[in-house]
Amino acid sequence: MFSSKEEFKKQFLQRLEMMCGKSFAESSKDDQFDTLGHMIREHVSKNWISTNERYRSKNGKQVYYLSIEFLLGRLLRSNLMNLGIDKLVDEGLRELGINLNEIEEIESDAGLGNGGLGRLAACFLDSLASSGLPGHGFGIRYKHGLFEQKIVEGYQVELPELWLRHGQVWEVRKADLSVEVPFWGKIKSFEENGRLQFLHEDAERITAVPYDVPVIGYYNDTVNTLRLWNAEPSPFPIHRNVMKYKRNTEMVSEFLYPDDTNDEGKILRLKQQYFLVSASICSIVRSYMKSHRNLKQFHHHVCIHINDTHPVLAIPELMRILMDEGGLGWEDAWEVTTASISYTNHTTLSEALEKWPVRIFQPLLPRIYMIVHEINERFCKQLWEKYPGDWQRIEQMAIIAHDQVKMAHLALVGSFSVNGVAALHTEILKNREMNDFYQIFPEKFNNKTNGITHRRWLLKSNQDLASLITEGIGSEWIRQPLKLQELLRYRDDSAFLERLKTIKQQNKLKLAKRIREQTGIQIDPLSIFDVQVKRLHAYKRQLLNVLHIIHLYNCLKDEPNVHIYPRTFIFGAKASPGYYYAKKIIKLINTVAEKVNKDPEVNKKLKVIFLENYRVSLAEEIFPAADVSEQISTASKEASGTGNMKFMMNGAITIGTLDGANVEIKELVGDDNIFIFGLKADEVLNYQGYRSLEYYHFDKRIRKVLEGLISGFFPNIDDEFEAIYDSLLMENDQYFVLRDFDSYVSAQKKVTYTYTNQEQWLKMSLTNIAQSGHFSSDRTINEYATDIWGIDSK
Ligand code: 26Q
Repeated sequence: MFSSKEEFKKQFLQRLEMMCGKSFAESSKDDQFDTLGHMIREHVSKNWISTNERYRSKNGKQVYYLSIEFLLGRLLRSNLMNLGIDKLVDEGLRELGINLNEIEEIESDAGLGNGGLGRLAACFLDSLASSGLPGHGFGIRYKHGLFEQKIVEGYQVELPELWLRHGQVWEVRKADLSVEVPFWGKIKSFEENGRLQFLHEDAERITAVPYDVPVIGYYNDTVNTLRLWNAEPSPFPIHRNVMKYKRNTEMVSEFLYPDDTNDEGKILRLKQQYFLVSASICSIVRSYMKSHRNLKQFHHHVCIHINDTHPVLAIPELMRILMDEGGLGWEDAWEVTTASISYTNHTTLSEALEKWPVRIFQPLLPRIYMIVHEINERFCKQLWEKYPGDWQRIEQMAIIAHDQVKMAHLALVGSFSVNGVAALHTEILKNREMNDFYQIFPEKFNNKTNGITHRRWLLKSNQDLASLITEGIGSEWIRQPLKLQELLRYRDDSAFLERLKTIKQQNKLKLAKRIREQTGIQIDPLSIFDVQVKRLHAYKRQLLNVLHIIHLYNCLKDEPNVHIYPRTFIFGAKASPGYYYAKKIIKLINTVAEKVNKDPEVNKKLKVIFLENYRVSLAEEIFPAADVSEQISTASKEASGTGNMKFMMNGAITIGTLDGANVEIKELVGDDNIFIFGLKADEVLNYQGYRSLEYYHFDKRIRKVLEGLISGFFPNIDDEFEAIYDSLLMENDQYFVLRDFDSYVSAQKKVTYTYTNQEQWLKMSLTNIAQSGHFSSDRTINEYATDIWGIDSK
C-alpha cells in the first residue's frame, strides 16, 4: 500500500485532515488511531474481496466456525504485523512525533468472551487466515463484552464494559445482508403437493445485521471474515407497542453472559444461541446457493463447526432449512446435516453440560423443538434396537428426558466429529463422561490439543524475545513454529542464556512499573514472579496457591531468618457475578495481599498482587514477565488450559498437576523442565474414602493456615471466610486442596531451590520456549483442517 515511509506519512496526514476535519496539530490520539485504522482497512479491502473470489472460484470446501464468544483483544498492532508494515508505520509515525505504543493503547479490547473458549476461537481465526485456509467465524456483536472488574475494599465489583464507546474501526456493517430470525408464535402445518409444509405464524421477528471484521493472514494476502451479528428491530415493525418491541429485540445482542453454570435457564441466553445459529446458517446456505443448486451436495462444500454446545441448534436449524425451505425429506436432510457438523467439547465437568427445560425451549423455538423431538424419537428407537429392554441406558442417553433438552447429546448424535481439547481430556470423554456414546459412535471421537497463536503471544507481545530467537536460529520459526526446537542448541551457551535472562529481567521491570502505576505497590523486580491468571473457579484451585502463601507467611513469622527466596505472587481473575464462592476467594487473595504487603517483617521477601480486570491486553504484558506458571487444577478437571501454553512460550516454568495439556507439556520438555505435583487424573476419578478432616488433624501446617482463616489471621473479619473454611472441612474439600497441599509445598520448595541456580533455571526456560512450537494454533488448525474439516489452502 505504501511504497515508502514518506508515502505513508503523506497519506496519513491527508487522511487525518479529511476524516477529522482538523489539522494534524489539533488532532487527538483518538483521531490518529481512527485514521490509522481506516487506512489499514482500506489497504486490506482489495485482498478481502480477492480472497472471497478465490474461494468462490476454486469451488472447494469452506469451514464456518460458530462460536458464542470471540475474545479478540486489540487488533491494531497484530494487523500491522500480519501485513508486514509495523516497522514502516512505527518509524513514519515517530517522525511525525507520534508514539505507536501510545496509539495502540487507545484501542479498547474486544472482550467478547469469558476466557479460554473465546480466546481459542480468536487464535483459530488468526491461524486459519495465516495458513491461507478458507475458514470464517460467526459470532454475536455484543454491545457489552464481559464486565469490567474493579476491586473495591478487596471485593469484586462489576461495571458494564463499553468497547463500542468510541466506535469500532475494524467492522463493516452490511445491512443488505440482514436476516430475519423468528421467535415464539405457532407452527401451522398443511399439505401441499403431497408434502407437509410448515408455517411459522405470529412470530416475533428479530433482524440480524452482519458486521464483518477482516481477519488478516500473516504475510499471505489472505483476508478471511469474522461476521458478528447485531440484533435490531425489523425495519417495518407491525407492533402494538413499538418501543417495547425495539427494546426486546436489541436486548438479544446487548450483553455477553458470564460463564456461570449454576445460573441455569436464562431465556435470553437461549435466544442468543438461536439468534447466532439461525442468522449464520441462513447466511451460509445463501452463499452456497449462489454457486450451487443441489442441497444434497451441501456437505461436500461446507463444514460447520460448533464451539461447545452453545451453537448446537445449528443441527435442527440446518435440518429445518433443508426440509422446510429446500424440500429435502428427513433422511436426506439428516445425511447432509450429520455430514456437515462437527463439535468440540471443552469440559469434563458434567454439571457444566448445557440443559434447557422444555417449558422454555418449546414455546420460544416451536419449529426447532419439533425437529429436536423427532431427532430424539428416532435416536431412541435406534437405541432400543441395539439395547432392547435397557431402559436405563436409553433414558440416560436420550436427547430429551425429564423435561430437559440435553444439548451435548444433541451434538453427539447430530455431528460427524466430536473432539476433546487435550489428549487426557479426550480419553476422559471416551472412557467416562461420554462412554455410552463412544460405544455406539467410536469413529466420531478424536483429539485436537489446543494451541495459541505464536504471532500474538510471542512475536507481538514479547518482541525482544522474538528478536533474540531470530538472531539465534533465523526467522523461519515464525512460519514454522516447530523450528523453535533449534533453540536447544543454545542450552549450553552461557552468553545466549545470559541474554535470555536480560530480556526476562527487562520484561519484569516493565510489569513492575505497570503494577506500581496501577496499585501503588513497589515489587522487587529481582524476586521470582509467580503468576496465576485465569478465570476464578473452585477446580482451578487459586485457593491452593493462597493457602501456600499463608503458609509461607507463617513460616517467616515463626522464624524470621528462614531462607525464602524473594517472591512476588501475581493473580488476575474475574469471578462470575453470581458465583459466591469465587468472589470470596478474590476477597481472600486481596486480604492476604494487604496483610503480607504491609508487614515489614515479611514484605521484603513476599508480595502479593491482585491485578484487576484481567483481559487480553493485560495478559500480553504479564506472560513475558512471568518466571513461574501456576497450572494447579485438580487433575481431570481442566479440559486443556491455554494460558499454560502462553507461559511456556515466554519461558516461564510450569508448576502444575498432570491435567489437561500440562500432560503434553511435560512429555515435550521432560520431567526435569517442569514441576509436577499432586494426584493424577485417575487417582482423583477413582478416589475412595477421602476425608479432608484427616489432613487438617495430621498436618499442623494446614491446621495453622485454616485456623487463621476463621480466627486471628485477619483482624475483625472472622466470619468473612467461613464459606471457604466450610468447603474444605465441612463439605469434604471436593477439589482435593488439602490432599495436594503437602505435595504442592514440596514442589514450591523445589522451585525456589532451582531458581537459585540461575544457569539451570535458564536452561529450563530455554527448553520450554524451544518445545512450545507444538502448541502453536497453526498446528492445531492444520489438524482440524485435515482430519475433520477436509479443507486445504490450495
Ligand atoms: C454457559 C451457560 C450460560 C452462560 C455461559 C456459559 C458458558 C460460557 C463460557 C460456559 C462455559 C464457557 C467457557 C468455557 C471455557 O472457556 N472452557 C475452557 O475452554 C478452554 C479452551 O478449550 C480450555 O482450555 C479450558 O480448559 C476450558 O475450561
